[in-house]
Amino acid sequence: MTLSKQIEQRRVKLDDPFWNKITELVRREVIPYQYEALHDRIEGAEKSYCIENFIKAAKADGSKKYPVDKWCYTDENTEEGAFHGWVFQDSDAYKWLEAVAYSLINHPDRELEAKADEIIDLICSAQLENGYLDTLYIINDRDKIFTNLRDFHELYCFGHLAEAGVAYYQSTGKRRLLDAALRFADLICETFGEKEGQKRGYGGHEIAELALVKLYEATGDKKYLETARFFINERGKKPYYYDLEHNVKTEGEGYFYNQAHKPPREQSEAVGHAVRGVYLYSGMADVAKYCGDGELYAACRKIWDNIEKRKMYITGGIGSTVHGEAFSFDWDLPNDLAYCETCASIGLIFFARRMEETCADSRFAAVAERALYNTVLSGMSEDGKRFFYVNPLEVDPVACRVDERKKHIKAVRQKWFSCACCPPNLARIISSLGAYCYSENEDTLFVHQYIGGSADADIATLSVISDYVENGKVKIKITPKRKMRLALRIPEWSGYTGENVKDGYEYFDIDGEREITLDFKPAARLVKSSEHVRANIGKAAVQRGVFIYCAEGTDNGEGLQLLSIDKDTAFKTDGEFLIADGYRAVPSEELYSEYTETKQTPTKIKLLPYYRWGNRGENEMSVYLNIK
Ligand code: FUB
Ligand code: ZN
Repeated sequence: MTLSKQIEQRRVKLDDPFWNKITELVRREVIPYQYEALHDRIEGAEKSYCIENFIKAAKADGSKKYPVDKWCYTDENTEEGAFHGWVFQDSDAYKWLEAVAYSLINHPDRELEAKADEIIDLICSAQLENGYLDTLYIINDRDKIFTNLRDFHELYCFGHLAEAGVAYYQSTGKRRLLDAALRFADLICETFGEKEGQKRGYGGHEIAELALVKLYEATGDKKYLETARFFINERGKKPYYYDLEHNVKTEGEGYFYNQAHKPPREQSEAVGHAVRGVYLYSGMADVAKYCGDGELYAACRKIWDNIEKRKMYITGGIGSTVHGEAFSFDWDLPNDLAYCETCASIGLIFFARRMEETCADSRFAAVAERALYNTVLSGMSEDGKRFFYVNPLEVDPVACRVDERKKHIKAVRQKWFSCACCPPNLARIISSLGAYCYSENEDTLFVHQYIGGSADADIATLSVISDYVENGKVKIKITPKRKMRLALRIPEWSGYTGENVKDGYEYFDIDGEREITLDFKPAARLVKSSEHVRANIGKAAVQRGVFIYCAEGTDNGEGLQLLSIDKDTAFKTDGEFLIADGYRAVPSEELYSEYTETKQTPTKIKLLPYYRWGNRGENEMSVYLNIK
């Protein structure tokens, strides 16, 4: 396994014609909007209760108790003084702070920083003496702390706190949030482990694993890495911890949902809740890397293969069933029932980043690119004020309203969600894109994502002028600090053939300042999926460069299932749209009739990048179209 390490975001500056407007949108609109949402000040939006819970926790002294028996606490099912919202509501504030931290690196903003500091003060004032910090239990019942790891997200909230603490410290130099996270981490390291008197549990929603590794990276203290490793090693062991915790006896089957049906190092398939899965796999890849654990790494590779080759949509979406927001069985990728949570694709990018650091194979960055430019970007409206949680590949607004099976699918982005994991996750990944572009080792600098800007790595400085997204063109100027190699990812969609290529990277020996120009020529093309995928037989999708395209009712009329693309079409461009030659079937009004060939009339089919769909009001959408 080739090891390289990520070049931290503060050593990367982005300046990219495609991304500038999106990162600015996140900075100017999304982050301030989410601040208001956390304070429940968005009219007509579902309530968050996030800040309200921290205020209550800061005032609570533990004398009054409320039940801790639900995933979601509403005005109807709980008392006024009790915790409100979902059990993981604290994490929204942490994700927001993490996004702010990244944003401040390149855009100092005293007003925003003051707001963040105020929230940090509030968070710290809610923390208990012993370092414990989760408002659900602080407000409702301190005697129940760490008694339901399977369901109630304390270790998940800790994970987000730790990630925010590290990011805020690295960005601003302020330690307060990091110290709060470290105090909680110390309590966790004391509470969980193999020693006499310690609990042998692990979080039902993973993330603590990767977060503890971040604390290890930030402090060098090995106990955090050891506890991350403990959580991974303990998971799925028999007798099942969750059986003991809930006094039940299962065969572990239900624990697929939490990837706790068997030890992660014995797993080879992506199963269960998709976000939990990719967060766990990211933590596994981290621990494998730092502990030189080849067996754990081999499990990561198998799981990665399973996702990439069997369980991922062409849009980089994962999790094809609403039941458990979960991975389904191999090849099961229905377009209209898809779940494809925005967070899951974000987590897939986290996993990809770790895998590309352990193995110089372009497939990891290629999947990250697919997820980023399609499902992740689709998660947010063009004005940054509305969001998709679920990102299906085919939508009929009528079905979303009347069909129970499709109730999870929204035909237009929403202002906010009571379960609001996705919007702040989007804000944090888009504000930290710089961290996904490069990695380096002693002699090689890797370029994984072509986003314009500059980087100051240990072995070279680099500037990238990028017109990659629109036209596939990139100009790289490199100034080495010593003799080194530059490894440039070749996108799998390009016809580019480099000279010294290995596993999808072209290698250049660099001995002095040099300029390299790349031209990846993003041509529109039809892409089919394996015939094993039942939903896509006789259909194809359209891809041009990083983008998967879709047809919308607004441009093509109702009944997108009637359209067929001509397999020999020459695509034309019209601004951001692609125009293809195709046909429209003339539907019979009889439900059943003697077989005759369906009449088709020639038509032009207008397609736009998938991530932009649903920005012009409610309408039908389809990524896959019949092919003729
Ligand atoms: O459980 C916390 C978050 O809520 C998950 O990551 C999302 O999938 C949603 O269920
Ligand atoms: Zn989410």
